[in-house]
This record gives sequence, structure tokens and C-alpha cells, in this order.
Amino acid sequence: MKKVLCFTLALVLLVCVSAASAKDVVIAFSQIGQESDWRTANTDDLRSAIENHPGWKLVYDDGQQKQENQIKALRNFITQDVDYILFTGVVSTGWDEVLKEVNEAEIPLLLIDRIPDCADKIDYVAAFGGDFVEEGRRQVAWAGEYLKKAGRGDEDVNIVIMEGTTGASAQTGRTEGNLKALKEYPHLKLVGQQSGNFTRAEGQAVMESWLKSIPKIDVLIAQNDDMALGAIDAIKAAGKVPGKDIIIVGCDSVKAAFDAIVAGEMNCTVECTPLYGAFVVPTIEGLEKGEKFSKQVIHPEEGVFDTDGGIDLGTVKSVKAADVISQRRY
Ligand code: GYE
Repeated sequence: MKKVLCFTLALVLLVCVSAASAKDVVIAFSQIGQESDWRTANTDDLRSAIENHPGWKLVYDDGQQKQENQIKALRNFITQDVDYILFTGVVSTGWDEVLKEVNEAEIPLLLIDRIPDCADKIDYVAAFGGDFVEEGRRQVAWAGEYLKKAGRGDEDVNIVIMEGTTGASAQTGRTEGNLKALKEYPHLKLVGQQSGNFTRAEGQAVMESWLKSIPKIDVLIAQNDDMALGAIDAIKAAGKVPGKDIIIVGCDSVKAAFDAIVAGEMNCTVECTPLYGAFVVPTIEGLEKGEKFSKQVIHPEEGVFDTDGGIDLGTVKSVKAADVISQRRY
């Protein structure tokens, strides 16, 4: 009798354990690091979307800006035999081998944010990222159109471009867009171009050195808002008025940039949404039901926000930041 009871108990236990593990969908996420407000919002959004989903479990890894850490994390995910991998790479190149290993392990791969250069050589089930070239074009076009509107369209104006992490697709794409748009505005003269690594501290340091070495700076294009905010501190410390003496255009559209625009210290921010949970959740739900998705990078719709609104950039018209600030979530 005792033996039968033990056997039955063991069987029940076994069934319970296998039922629980069969139910849990394990989603692993290799994140770049924590360099900016954008990144924090991106992590928080994906974390809560996955963790609040019944039956889903998140395995999170912070790569701390190092490619080698991210490669290690991806190999750990393979060893753990997770069900899905979400991946955004700190730089664009050098992922071919490890992503092939992910493919060989037959773990569905979702690319988000910075899409690696090898994307066309590997298998992935879906990809969501910003249109970085268009964002960069919008930044410079905004400055050009704003100056025209202010009656300064024929004035020679000195412009500096503060770039993001060198080799990140968000940097290469935005630089390509910045430089492409500069050709349309011959009165904008490029007098400085340097990386501020997408952080506030480095943005401040780069601006400090520019203010010492470049006699006249009229426009700052910062490839993210954190660097723009760091630069604002440097401009103030140098006794100049940010937003007036130097026109400042950021990128991302984080809440802190809206605050700076409303305070008159920044002029414009080009949006790049970090909120990918709304894309990732239905995709994984669909994949769980056997649906297929197209191998195409999906760009979310994005706006441009500034002091007064109404600047026409062809693909989009700017919106007055003060009018929509209450809707910002991050
Ligand atoms: O603009 C920047 C972040 O890859 C789009 O990375 C992202 C960029 C974003 O550090 O703030």
C-alpha cells in the first residue's frame, strides 16, 4: 500500500513539474547597458511587458556596453535552452558567429533597436528598430528650416555634430542622415564632429572642449537627448545661454528633453521610441500559435517636438512640446 502511494505521489509530482515547465515561456533579453534615459525606458518597458504576461518568464542580461559580455550572454541563453531571444547589439559588426550559433540551436531570434549588419545573413523571426537615417536627416533639416523661418536662412551658421557610440547603428545611421541633410543647407557649416558616447557626462565633456577650441558655435546636433542635456550644462558653465546663443537639437524625445524645451534651454528633439513591448508581445503570442512574420525591419512611427511647432520636414511636421508634455511616459 505504502509503495503504491509513494509511486502515485511521485507520478503526480512529475506531472506537476512537467506541466509547469511546459507552460512557462522563457524569453531572454541581451540588453546593451544603461547609458541613457532612452535605454532605461526601453528596459523598463520590455521588462514589464514580459513579466506581466501570464506564463512568461524573463531572463535579463545587461551587457554594460561590452560586445564580449553580450556574446557571453547569448551563449548562456543557448546553454539554458531559452524559448526566445531578444537582442540589440552595442555595435553593428562582429555578431555573425554567435548569431549563427543561436540559429543552429533553433531558438527564435527577435532583433530590436540596433539591427546588426549581418541581419541579412542570419535567421530572425521579427525585427523592430528606429529609422536612424531619417532621424538624423530630420535633426539637421529642422535646424535648417527653423533658421529660414527666423529669417536667418542666408546667414552662414556654424554647426557641430555630437555623435553616439562609434559603430552603433544608431550612430552610423544618424550621422549618415545628418550629413545627407547638410547638403541641402549650404549655409550650415560643419565645424565639429565627435562622439559623446550617448551619455550625459561625455556630452558635457565634448561640449566643454568644443567651446574652448571652436570660436563660434551656432547649432548643436546631439544624436541623443542625454548628450544634449550634458552639453547644456557645459554651455551654461561657459556663460552662454543654451537654446538662444546655441540652438540645440536632440534625439529620442525623453521627458527630460521636453522639460528642457519648455524651459527654453533646448530647441527640438527628434523622436525615437524605446517602447517595443507593444510590438514584441503580440509577435511572441503569434509565434506561440504558429504564426509567421515577415523578415523585415519594422520602424515605429515617430514625431518631432520643439518650442513652437509647425516646422515642415517633408515626412513630418513638428509639434509644440508644451502641448504634449503631459502625455510623455518616460
Ligand atoms: O537614441 C540612445 C541610446 O539605440 C536608439 O541608444 C538607441 C539609442 C538611443 O543610448 O539614447
